[in-house]
Amino acid sequence: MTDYANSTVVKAKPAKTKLPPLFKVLLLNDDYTPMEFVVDCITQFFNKSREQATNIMLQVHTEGVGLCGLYPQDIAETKMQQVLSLAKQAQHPLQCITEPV
Ligand code: TYC
Repeated sequence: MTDYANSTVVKAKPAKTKLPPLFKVLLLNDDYTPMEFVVDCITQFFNKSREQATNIMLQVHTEGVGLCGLYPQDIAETKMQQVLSLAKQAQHPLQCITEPV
């Protein structure tokens, strides 16, 4: 006979579906990087259409900063590095940062 008095009920835990914390990838304005170069960077690394990329670039140009996307930390840092490395290669002073949401 099963001795229920001495048994322990263990609840089945639901599968873990917790999302990783997200980081913003931001572009900063400067007076020298060509607008076209910034638009190219945004389309290339942030999966944006030319129209979306142009709007983000203009936001940075007029407000000083603009959001390119939200990603888990490692992806956000990789995208930032890709922007910085292309800008350095082209000798433009374009700055890109990440910060927690
Ligand atoms: N302000 C730059 C110009 O007039 C254009 C620019 C836009 C630079 C966005 C950087 O992140 C930037 N050529």
